[in-house]
Amino acid sequence: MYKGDAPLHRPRPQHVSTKMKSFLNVQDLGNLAEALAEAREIKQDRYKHVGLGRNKTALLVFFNNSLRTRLSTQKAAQNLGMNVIVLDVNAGAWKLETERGVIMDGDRSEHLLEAIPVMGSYCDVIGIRSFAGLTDRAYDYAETVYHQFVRYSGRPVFAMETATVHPLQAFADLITIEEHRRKPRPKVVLTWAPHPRALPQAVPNSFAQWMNAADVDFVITHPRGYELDPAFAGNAPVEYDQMKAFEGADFIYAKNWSCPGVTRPEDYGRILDDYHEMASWTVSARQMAVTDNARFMHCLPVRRGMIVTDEVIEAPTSLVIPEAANREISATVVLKRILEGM
Ligand code: AN0
Ligand code: CP
Repeated sequence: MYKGDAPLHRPRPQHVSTKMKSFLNVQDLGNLAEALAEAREIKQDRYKHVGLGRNKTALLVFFNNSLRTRLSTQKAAQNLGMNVIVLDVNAGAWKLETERGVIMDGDRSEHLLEAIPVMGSYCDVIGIRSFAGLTDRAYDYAETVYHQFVRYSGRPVFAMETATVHPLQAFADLITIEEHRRKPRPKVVLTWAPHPRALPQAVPNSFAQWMNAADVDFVITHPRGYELDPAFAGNAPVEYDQMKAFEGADFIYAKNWSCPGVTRPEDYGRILDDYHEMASWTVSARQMAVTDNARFMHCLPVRRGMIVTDEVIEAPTSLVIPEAANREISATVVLKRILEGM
């Protein structure tokens, strides 16, 4: 049993019943071609469904920092005519205990198991940003916090980057690739790049999951030891030679991630080598030269000089800004689907 997976003697709230109750994985969206068509339609007229969210409230709960997710998801909810409440848990709310069975004599004043149903009582839909702790793999990969929200809020819940996934990002990435592809089946490369701090695997996990579901030629490249969980990476080929992986690529998707702990569980969440020694992995003109004039992508925020050079991110082939703009579109489609199911 995982920390916090509480066998609570409390009935689950029964406020609502929805079709799309949860948005975590690519499967939650159903047919991808239909979802992409819907995204195109929303982009033509993002206020088309402004009546759908009337008198409905979206609560966006942030346990971690955000720029894009915070703004684009609020905007998406407003496109649909919803009211929006944003809660920054670490900026003004009571510090929340997440583990069950502890004596709460520390600095945490409230338990998530009371906080969640209370939050659910003020809204119709809940978005959660709660990053991986990167210390307990089983706890993170069970999506413990997310599932507690699903179980105890009685509301549809969608991920705004949870412990293992960032589906709103991956959907926006797919929309961006669809808009910019120059051939029916483009070659898309997910490349690891260096970073001074340990980062979650949520973005590469979701990107891999969504690319595996899309009609693209998908390749992953990273130093040995950073193998992604097969639940997300599936059978996608891994090429350990970054230059080889980049050959003929149409899209380069850069991201750092810490050790997923697949081959060595004891390394979970660690940076395996000093980032100074990994400088050759920084995406620069040298690697981009062997691609097929590839478009550069990154979810942002990005550290220049670590993940990518100024030259590559500023080039006309860089898609980072339209990619971020598409977050509004992916979030509008997802919230629309949730509202339609109510
Ligand atoms: C986060 C991550 O790597 O998961 C959020 C990316 C959208 N990035 C940082 O914490 C810098
Ligand atoms: N890409 C992304 O999710 O950015 P934020 O962390 O700023 O929301």
